[in-house]
Amino acid sequence: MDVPNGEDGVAGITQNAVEPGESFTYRFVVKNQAGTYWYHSHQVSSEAVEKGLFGPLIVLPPNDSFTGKDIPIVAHSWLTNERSYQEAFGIADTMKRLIVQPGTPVRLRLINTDSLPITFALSGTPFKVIAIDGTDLNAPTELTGQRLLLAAGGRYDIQFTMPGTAVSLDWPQKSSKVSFLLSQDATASAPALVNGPVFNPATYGSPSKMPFSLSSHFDKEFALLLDDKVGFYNGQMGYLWPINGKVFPNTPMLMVHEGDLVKMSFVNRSWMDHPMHLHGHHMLVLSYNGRPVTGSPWWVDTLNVAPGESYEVAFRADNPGIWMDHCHNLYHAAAGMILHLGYEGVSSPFEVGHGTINQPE
Ligand SMILES: [Cu+2]
Repeated sequence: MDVPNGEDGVAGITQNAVEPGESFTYRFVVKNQAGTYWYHSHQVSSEAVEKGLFGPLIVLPPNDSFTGKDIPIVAHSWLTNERSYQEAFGIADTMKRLIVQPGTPVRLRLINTDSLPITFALSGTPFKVIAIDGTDLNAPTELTGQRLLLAAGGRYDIQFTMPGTAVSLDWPQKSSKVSFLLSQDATASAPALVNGPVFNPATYGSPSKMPFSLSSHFDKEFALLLDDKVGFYNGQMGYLWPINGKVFPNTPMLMVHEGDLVKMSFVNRSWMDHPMHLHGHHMLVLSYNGRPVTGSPWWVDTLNVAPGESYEVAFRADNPGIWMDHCHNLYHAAAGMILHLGYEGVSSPFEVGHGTINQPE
């Protein structure tokens, strides 16, 4: 979520890593940010997050009138001792049942804490996607059978009214045994798995007033080309994930003045998805593959850029600091796919990298 820079928790940028036996308290005021978020370690995050240093962070509106079932679904996987991947929804690594009476409104807050995109399938009921990355969508319409591809680090909130028959949320991939089965009794079997097209937020919902658009005058424009290459990094041979040909710490610092209107474009020329995550700001998606977004205003803090895709986004530079802008595939971040958004006049007393205690990625 958008917190003041000093509460951002990035080792080597906004604080030193919290070492064994130490503590650090984050203090911030939550204003106008009702929605679904999560928090995680930003010290050796690729390893720390896979092994569980994370949790959901749900902000309810001041006068929450929702009376139905409100359920966070924290989707995660990790490498087991048998060298295979284990998936889980929260602490459930097999099918989990929940008894829900027909007519009950149900809100599922899907949170992808993994490093790869997750395709969810909600079977047995039409549903609406009511929020993305903590921001409500305008005039969402009912979907049936569509699958939901959620960026690593991203969140979709979906809502439906419980029907008289069972509803199932699945993470349909080969190794996965997890599912979440809602029914009015403990014996119902799962409905047939839906297999429709993938939901596209760019054309979903209705437009409404936006603070800026493709035709705005931008104070700063940044183009980020996302590539792959093979090379040495931290003394190991492997895939590197350069931005504009460079890997961290040689990636360019994007410099802005407070108040700037900033346009950023992403082009993925590599063979893997890059869920691009900017700290401290929400980005308004303006275009997808060269076509303007025609649906609801679509605000993100994490945008999945698949191979061959391009996006233009914009944001107001209204939160001074030094902010990470990185791929939320944390293994890509650990192999160089990191840069920073810097505000003129802001510096950091902390140090990062080998020879320091701070390894944020
Ligand atoms: Cu990536």
